[in-house]
Amino acid sequence: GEEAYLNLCQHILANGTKKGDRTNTGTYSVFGHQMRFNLEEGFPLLTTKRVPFRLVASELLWFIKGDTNIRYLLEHNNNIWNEWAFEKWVTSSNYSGPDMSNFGNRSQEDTNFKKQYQEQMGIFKDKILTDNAFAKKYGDLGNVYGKQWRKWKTSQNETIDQLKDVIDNIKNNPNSRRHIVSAWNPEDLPSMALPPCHTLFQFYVADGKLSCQLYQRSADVFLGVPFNIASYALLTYLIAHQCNLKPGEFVHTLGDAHIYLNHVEQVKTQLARDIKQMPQLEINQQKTSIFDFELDDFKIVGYDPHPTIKAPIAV
Ligand code: THF
Repeated sequence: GEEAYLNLCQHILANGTKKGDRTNTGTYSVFGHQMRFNLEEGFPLLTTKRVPFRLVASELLWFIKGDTNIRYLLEHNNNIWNEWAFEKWVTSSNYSGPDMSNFGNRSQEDTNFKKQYQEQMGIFKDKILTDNAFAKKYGDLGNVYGKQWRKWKTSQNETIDQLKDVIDNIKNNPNSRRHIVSAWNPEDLPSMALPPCHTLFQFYVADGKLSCQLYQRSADVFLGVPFNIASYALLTYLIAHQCNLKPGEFVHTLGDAHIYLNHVEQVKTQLARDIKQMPQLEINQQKTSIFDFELDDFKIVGYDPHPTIKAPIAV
């Protein structure tokens, strides 16, 4: 449960190697770690800080729809993927505003620049929401999760719906050891805004319960991991619901597990807090297919977390 997450934070601060990274932020990092969450006890939304479930759920529904364009996220007031689309826009030849190179780092160091950046981001979001052609060109993140889960292209130009197939197989052949969905498509990596962090997941059925294990190659432990835990827990609940199984365990296996240097104070604040009672997830029982769910079909009850802790995202 949540102790496993706090132990990981503690472990990285105590034993992590100081390591540079693609975003030039710097991290403390460990390699290879596993956490387990028993989904029978409740829904693993962290309580030592508020995790915005609405954003987790709309991102997961976006993956499930097979959508790769941030327009859907923006329509649901979800801004967590904006930076990666914005990057494509401001480095394109059609962009003629002020220089936005290295905006992620510069907006943290320079308040004047931050204002310019926020203004350009506002214009960008507005255009994505209102201009279809612009959204098509600059809102799309390329062959990211939604594409690989639902529309993996084969060399024969066929399409594989991995998510539908894995659900059918869980129903029809629960004992199978091949319940796998892979987002890691080597051929498509160059055409993704960001290679998938959650690379591959596997389901397992035993004693009427559905468990899920995720292999995550790169884990932003403070900002990303609380989302990733909740996201895969929700996915497991939904597929269990559709297959008439109970949710079992979520096993979270991490490759490079890191705390960004500009998240260390926030992590310490979080570690000083006491864990509260785990919330419960309620799913609209009228819906039976994972492909029909909407945001209002989920309800988190009994969630009374400690307050939000703000931190900058590394781009
Ligand atoms: N890049 C990095 N550096 N870390 C990541 O976790 C990450 N993701 C996705 C893609 N690239 C990544 C994006 N996921 C937040 C949470 C998840 C994200 C991106 C951002 C975030 O800022 N969460 C805030 C709330 C934000 C808000 O309210 O708008 C938080 O406090 O939790 C890994 O999947």
